[in-house]
Amino acid sequence: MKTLHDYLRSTKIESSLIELVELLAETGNKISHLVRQGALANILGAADSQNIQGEDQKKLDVIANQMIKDTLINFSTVAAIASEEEDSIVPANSTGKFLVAFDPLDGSSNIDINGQIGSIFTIYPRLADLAVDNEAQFLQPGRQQLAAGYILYGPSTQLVMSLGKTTQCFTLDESKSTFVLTNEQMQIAKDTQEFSINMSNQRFWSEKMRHYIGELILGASGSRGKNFNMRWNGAMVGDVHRVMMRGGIFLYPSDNRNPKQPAKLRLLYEANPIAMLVENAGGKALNESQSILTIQPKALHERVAVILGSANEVDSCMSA
Ligand code: P6P
Repeated sequence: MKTLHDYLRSTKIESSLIELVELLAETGNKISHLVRQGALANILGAADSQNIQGEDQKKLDVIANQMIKDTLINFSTVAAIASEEEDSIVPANSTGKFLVAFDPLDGSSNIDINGQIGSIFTIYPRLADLAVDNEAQFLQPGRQQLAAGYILYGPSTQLVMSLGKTTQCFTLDESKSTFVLTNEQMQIAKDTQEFSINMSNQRFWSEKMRHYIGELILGASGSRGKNFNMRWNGAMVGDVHRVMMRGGIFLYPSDNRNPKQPAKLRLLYEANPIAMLVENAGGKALNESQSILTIQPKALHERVAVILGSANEVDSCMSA
């Protein structure tokens, strides 16, 4: 079995990017170790603080953020970082060539119930004409990503990443503390009978979305002519991984619960990296109208609607 180290060196990726990806994987390995200790490591429960999103932070949100931030800040090729848990960007090294954005702990509400959680990361090229403390550096469309990935802390710890054209999966061999290649080219099934959405928001969706989901629920007795199953993990990384492994459509559509915040998921460090992984595995990822990767970001913590997964089912949703 090929290790992450060997796989990366078998690609034509430049060595400085390889080193950064390995550093992120290594940090994910350390977070995985903490996650597996749970209550024994005093990492459960609330941190008695809120982030810029207005969300109550969990202890592990703060710990994971600090671990990744401390690792990256001191890495010479990193110019600046952005995080769901940081109000603004954190300048690092003025000679750095990469920008790194991350959601250190996605799915925090699952931490205390021993549910699936994960870390999401994305790497962009630093824009030479902008200072390292200029937030505008991070306002690049997702197509500019050099690499993206998530580390899923599930029954096994897995790293799913893309360095450009395809998406790979690595599984952590805890006996050797090494990620091992377990799927060299992930492929999302083009069709599915499984959807993933938080149904409790149904009354807040657009009429179009209520109609589309309604037809899935009608199943064989409705216009789709086949039955559908539903899953909702509460952590995007867990739902997306299921889609990567067996197909499906994951939706967090816009809704009118809060007119000031019509969407929930964050573009920079959730939607864009996941969209790169999904598209490079033959799936689709849209924001209800265009490919997420083509969106021109306007703000660091900008939110976006997300419809992603099996290509033919995403098409069915868009034409509903
Ligand atoms: P809800 C986690 O907080 C997250 O950002 C995604 O990982 C997840 O898909 C979504 O929010 C869950 O949102 O409204 O179901 O709690």
